[in-house]
Amino acid sequence: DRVAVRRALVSVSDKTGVAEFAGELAKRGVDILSTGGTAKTLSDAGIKVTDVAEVTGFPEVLGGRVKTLHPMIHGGLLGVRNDPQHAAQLVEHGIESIDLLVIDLYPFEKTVASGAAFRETIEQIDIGGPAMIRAAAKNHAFVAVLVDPADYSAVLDEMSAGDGTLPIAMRKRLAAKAYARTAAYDAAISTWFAGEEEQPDKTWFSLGGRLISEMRYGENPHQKAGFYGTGMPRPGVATARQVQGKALSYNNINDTDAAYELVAEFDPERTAAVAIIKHANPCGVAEGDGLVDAYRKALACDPVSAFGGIVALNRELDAEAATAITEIFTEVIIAPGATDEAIEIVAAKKNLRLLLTDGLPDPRFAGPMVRSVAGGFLVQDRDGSVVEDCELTVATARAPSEQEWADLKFAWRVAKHVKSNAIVYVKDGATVGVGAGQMSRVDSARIAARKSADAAEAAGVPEPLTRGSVVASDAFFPFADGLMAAVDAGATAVIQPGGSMRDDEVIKAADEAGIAMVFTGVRHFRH
Ligand code: 93A
Repeated sequence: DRVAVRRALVSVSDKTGVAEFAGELAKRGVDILSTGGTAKTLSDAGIKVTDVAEVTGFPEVLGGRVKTLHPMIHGGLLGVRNDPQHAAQLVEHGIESIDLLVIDLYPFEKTVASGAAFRETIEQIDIGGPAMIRAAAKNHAFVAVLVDPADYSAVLDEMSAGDGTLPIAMRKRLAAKAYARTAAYDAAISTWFAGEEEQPDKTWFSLGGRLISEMRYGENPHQKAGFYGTGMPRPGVATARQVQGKALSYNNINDTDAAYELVAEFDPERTAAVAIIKHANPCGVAEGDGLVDAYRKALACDPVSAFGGIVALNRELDAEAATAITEIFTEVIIAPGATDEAIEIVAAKKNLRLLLTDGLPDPRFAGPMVRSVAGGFLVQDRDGSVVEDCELTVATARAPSEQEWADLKFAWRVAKHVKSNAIVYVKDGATVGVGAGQMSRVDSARIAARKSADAAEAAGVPEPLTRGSVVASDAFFPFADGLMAAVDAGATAVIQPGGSMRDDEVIKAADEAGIAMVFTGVRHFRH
């Protein structure tokens, strides 16, 4: 799986360090080809270099726009060496293989940042560079491609250790990086171009994604919006099949995503589960003996907020569940499938959207998520922590009962999907109070309890649903007051990350109140 590096093409815009690197290659017996400016830098440094014009038999033309765009170059990068037909054609046309490609693209991003004029910016769109990078990366079985000087030394070390060869693992890693570079490069070009348009067309404004649909508007009617796919085959709202109903709005898509990611926390082999979402937060989540049972329990948590909500199921939608869900106004149902009968029942509600997916999202999936900030964007792994993987420790004198344990784990699964500060009360496998998005944890605890008391009163239940519940907090209680607000609401057990400076104080308060408290060692902030 190691390929000898005998011939390299070096073509870099930023010449920093290139002479040193090419010198090291030459020392290792590598023949070096290069484009005009780079060739000059190298020969000035005393390195033997062949100009690509000599190889192509064609001069650089059109002011440098056409330098390397030639079969003598691309044939050398793309030829499959152990394919007899390829090998014969390479010989026939006198094409010599290139084993290593070293590129630094025209500085398009820097040119934009410098505020250059339109025509100058256009000239800084590299064509030949990306073409060669993509060719070499495609043919990584035989070719190594370098797009980042940070990788130069690792390649030299590997060649020194391996008698001038590079292993497939390294070539593959470099190929992945190469495509990330050309993707980012094209995304920068398309973003800049869209900004140059008087009325940007969202189909062009790709940021590397592919347009799935344009929405009539974004979060508010004066905001334009588009929905993009990453091409990752992950079950979810971006890959779902819409069976019926009008087009999804921006907020629908956002809420449907929140609902489906949440319900996917519940293994369908173990239990049926339903999540009802409003404004990206759950207003009811429950597991139950079948979907209808789970739906009714979820709805009981906050039936007022559930009106016009999004309902996500972890099992195939059946006729009974479809009947129950269509009793009240619902915007979207998403599930990993539906029976024909269920589809027919939903069809009676023309505006209700039904989305079906192949399987559920994996709650452990840790792929990238993106959020924009002024002038940039943040990327982080998804929160792929699930309660089964947590090291749960009992911090109090009293350990949870079996029922409390089950509800604590349930509450922790839900808390991961509630905007911070998140406080989630749970009883018998159902949320009975959700406090979301408050700046103070105590407020979240109180609001959830008050809403739960309201729900009990509306349902004619004598005491608040939080009596005898358990509670989850997405982050530690910095003081005992947040915990005590939950205890006042009737919680008997608590699950939280732990790790506060005042854990001792919080544990003492819990012990005095006879509360069982479990630490997860994991935080579930969600903003
Ligand atoms: O103008 S190009 O798009 N046409 C080409 O054929 C070509 N080949 C290499 N730009 C091309 N390059 C780029 O030239 C490389 O990506 C590199 O950024 C630059 C190096 O040119 P020089 O060695 O003349 O400074």
